[in-house]
Amino acid sequence: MPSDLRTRKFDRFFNLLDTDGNGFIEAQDWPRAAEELARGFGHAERSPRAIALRETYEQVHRNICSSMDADGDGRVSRQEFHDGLHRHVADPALLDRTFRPAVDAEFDTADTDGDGVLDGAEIQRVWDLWGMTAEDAKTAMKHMDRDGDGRISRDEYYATWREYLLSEDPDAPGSWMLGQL
Ligand SMILES: [Ca+2]
Ligand SMILES: [Ca+2]
Ligand SMILES: [Ca+2]
Ligand SMILES: [Ca+2]
Repeated sequence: MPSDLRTRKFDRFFNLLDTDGNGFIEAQDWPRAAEELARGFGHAERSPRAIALRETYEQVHRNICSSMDADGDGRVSRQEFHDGLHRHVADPALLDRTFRPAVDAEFDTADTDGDGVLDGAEIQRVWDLWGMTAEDAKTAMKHMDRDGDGRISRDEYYATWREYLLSEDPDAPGSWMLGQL
């Protein structure tokens, strides 16, 4: 039986990916998400970073469809997403294959000064674009910064994101990623 915590986490994740809120993750949800994220970080529409993000999202949509689109209609319903994610958390290597490219591309997009880490201001912009408060961003930052150097490395970012999906512990750092559950 899936836990309530996990169900809430998966729902929140689905809502982020279903950018037009029509109940399906479809090809058209991704360019919008890529464009918003790129614009939010000041990358021009045709800049190499914006193009790389969009292409990565398209690839990740194909990954998600090939692993979750059970009825083969080219889109992933909320139920398919939940069923698919349960298979992914049971097989973290599959989770990494499906989603890591997107998380890395988001990290690169958010790292506007290109120093290879996300500082507090860069993290706050990500959370702001996700529609969360500065307070949520500060809490998440505190939990994500495992080595306490005040910045989020690529591995800290990915580890937190992964833990968000994998952990059943509401107090685990990753569980804070999308705000208090
Ligand atoms: Ca949609
Ligand atoms: Ca489907
Ligand atoms: Ca940076
Ligand atoms: Ca750190």
